[in-house]
Amino acid sequence: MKLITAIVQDEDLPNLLDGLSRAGFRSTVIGSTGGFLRSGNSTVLIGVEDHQVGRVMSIIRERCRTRTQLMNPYSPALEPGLLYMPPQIEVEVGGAVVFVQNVVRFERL
Ligand code: 2BA
Repeated sequence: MKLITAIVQDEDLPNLLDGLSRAGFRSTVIGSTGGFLRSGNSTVLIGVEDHQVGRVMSIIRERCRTRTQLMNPYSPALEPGLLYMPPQIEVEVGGAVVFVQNVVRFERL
């Protein structure tokens, strides 16, 4: 058995959950925050049999889009007379970041 951990953008979450449940997969959603952009994303946990990993990866690939997001590289110093605002930079945020781990034991008690 495998545990798939997919970090996705909030905008893609409803579409992804729809695809997973239509295909008969169970999932758990945890609200999360990206360490770099410090903005919200969602972490989806999906427990599956080994032979189902490919199907889940296809659903994630189909339903999560790559987007660009603007961020401030750093906060400008708030000194009197300093009007310089650093330009925002564009960061590409992936469709999904996915980890697949072996599950040693699974039980529903
Ligand atoms: P964030 O950490 O907010 O990162 C958002 C995007 O910023 C990343 O997109 C990447 O394009 C860029 N980025 C991140 N760290 C960077 C750095 N040190 N220098 C330059 N650019 C950087 P993705 O790679 O698609 O990641 C999307 C989200 O997935 C991340 O949000 C984070 O929440 C998670 N993630 C990505 N890689 C991870 C990892 N190795 N371990 C745990 N979480 C990860």
